[in-house]
Amino acid sequence: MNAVSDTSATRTTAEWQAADSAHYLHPFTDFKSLASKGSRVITRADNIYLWDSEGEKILDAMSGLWCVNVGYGQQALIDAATAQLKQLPFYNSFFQTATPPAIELAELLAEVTPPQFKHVFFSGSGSEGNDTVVRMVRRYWDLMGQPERSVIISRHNAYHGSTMAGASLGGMSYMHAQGGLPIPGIVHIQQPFWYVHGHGKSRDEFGLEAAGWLEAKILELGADKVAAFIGEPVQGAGGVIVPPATYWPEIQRICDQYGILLVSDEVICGFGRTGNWWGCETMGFRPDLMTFAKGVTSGYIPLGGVMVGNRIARVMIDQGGEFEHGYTYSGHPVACAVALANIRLIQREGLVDKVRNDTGPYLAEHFKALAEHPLIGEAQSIGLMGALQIVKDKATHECFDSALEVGMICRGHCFANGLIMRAVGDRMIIAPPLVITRQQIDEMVGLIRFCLDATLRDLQQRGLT
Ligand code: PXG
Repeated sequence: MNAVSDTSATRTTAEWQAADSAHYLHPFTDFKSLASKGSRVITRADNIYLWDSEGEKILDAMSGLWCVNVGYGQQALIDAATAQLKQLPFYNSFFQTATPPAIELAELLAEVTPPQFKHVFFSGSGSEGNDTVVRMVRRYWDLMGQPERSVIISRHNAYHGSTMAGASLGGMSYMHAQGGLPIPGIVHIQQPFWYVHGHGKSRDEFGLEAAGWLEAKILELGADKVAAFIGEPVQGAGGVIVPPATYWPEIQRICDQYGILLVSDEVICGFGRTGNWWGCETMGFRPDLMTFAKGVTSGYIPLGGVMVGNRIARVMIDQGGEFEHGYTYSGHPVACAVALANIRLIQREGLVDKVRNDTGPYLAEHFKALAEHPLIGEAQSIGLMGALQIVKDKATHECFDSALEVGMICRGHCFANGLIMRAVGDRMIIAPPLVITRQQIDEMVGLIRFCLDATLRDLQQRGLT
């Protein structure tokens, strides 16, 4: 036991839970319902495993929250944070100042991103990064003398964060319902979810049709009103929805045709998740802006930002005038030092190539086999993110009644059997750390199969299959 777990062992699970429900309001949580159950208290982690306050070992197939790309316990990141905390724990980048880690990280990001990116604007999170996107896109069109180009088009079931702008860009109706969102000037088109909306069409046909919804929306609004289109290369929180191969190249063509800025939200897909450094590289498009967070520090410390493509950077830099936007923690030196260590580790260990050539294809083979499971209608994976769609009828794609919460039944079995897998409705999703080995993939898939079998037995006992 190390010092951290000794500290966490100072209270029993029941004591932690009591203090937790007395004082701590968790994100995206029904406070009342959680108080009646009590939280699971996670006390330590190593590699791809977590331990809870009961000492139970758990395989973390979600990388924390899609972020711990290099796995837990990486000494290089710990050392980088410690050294920077001693050297200079904080200074800002306002008022014509900068710190060495922020400058070096900007330089390194320009090296590992596609060639159109030479500049970065730092934030503290992905949500803040997307707030920056909204401000920057509108500033760009102001500087271009076209201020009426202010509408940003996004997609239903997208997730772009939880600030006012992030939640507005996102397409989660249950989020919009609280707080009068979206804010003005943000509209949504349907997502490219072939399994649900494309039945009867080939994936490629459907990809073109779904991209066409963007063109239809642009024509409805008037191209001279549209500033940008934003999307996750592969929708993450929406359920790991891998679009057809035809989708993004057609989106690119449409944005080019109407001069609209293209924004890739790489908060989940960035830093190797899909088997390339960036999801846009995997899906074949060339964004003007890229939001990042999570994997930039492997979640060890908060950091986010926006890569700013030359088309926008040149206008903002060359025309001058202050960009009235920024955060206290833009370019936080400790966060930037951890990001530098994290990116260098990804490079040194060749993690992106490993995902593309080895573990990604290996997971895909396993997923092909899981698609044969009686409950699974579709098994999709790309790099190290994957989804298993639980269905009632594999032939017709009919889903279970959502009131049955079949995904939650399955998640309950995962929870009880040492596996963290997310349920998005009845879509079970994974995004394990990029350091996962083939042997650990075997272990993870074994657990997934066990939990699917247990879910099937539950449904059979209730006469639902
Ligand atoms: N964009 C994308 C694509 C994301 O996935 C954000 C922006 C916001 O980042 P911050 O750092 O502000 O949280 C995210 C975050 C889930 C889940 O349930 C996903 C996220 C956050 C919380 C829960 O899958 N993604």
